[in-house]
Amino acid sequence: MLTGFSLFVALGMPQVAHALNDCLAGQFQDRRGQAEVRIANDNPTNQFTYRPRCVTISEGTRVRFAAIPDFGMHPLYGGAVSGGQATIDPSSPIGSFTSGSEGERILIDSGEFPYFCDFHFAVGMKGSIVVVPQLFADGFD
Ligand SMILES: [Cu+2]
Repeated sequence: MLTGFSLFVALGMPQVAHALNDCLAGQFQDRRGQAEVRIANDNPTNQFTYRPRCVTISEGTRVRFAAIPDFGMHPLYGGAVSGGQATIDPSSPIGSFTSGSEGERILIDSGEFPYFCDFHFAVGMKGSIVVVPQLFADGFD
């Protein structure tokens, strides 16, 4: 099985030179052109991972964040995890979700917006959203 790094090299896609929250360029699920995308820890075999963990969306997409059972158990913040430390980004359009089980943000501007669960980022509960202006795929899938 390819590791994330060798997959990255094999595809030759240094589109995103960095790897915010362990999201390498080849790992982003392409959801461009969709009006709404849902991100939830709804994997029945691992509640400490988001699906999709790394995702590319178009500007203006409504991102629906859902936590199971709720954000009280999995408080979600916009920000990056680096060197084992999570840092909240106060300028992130993701903001925070700390109660209830669902919330949404419309991501207007292009950029990369990482996010994490404040309780479980150390075991991989983190991800990143890349927002791009174009609507359709550019030949890379
Ligand atoms: Cu969590």
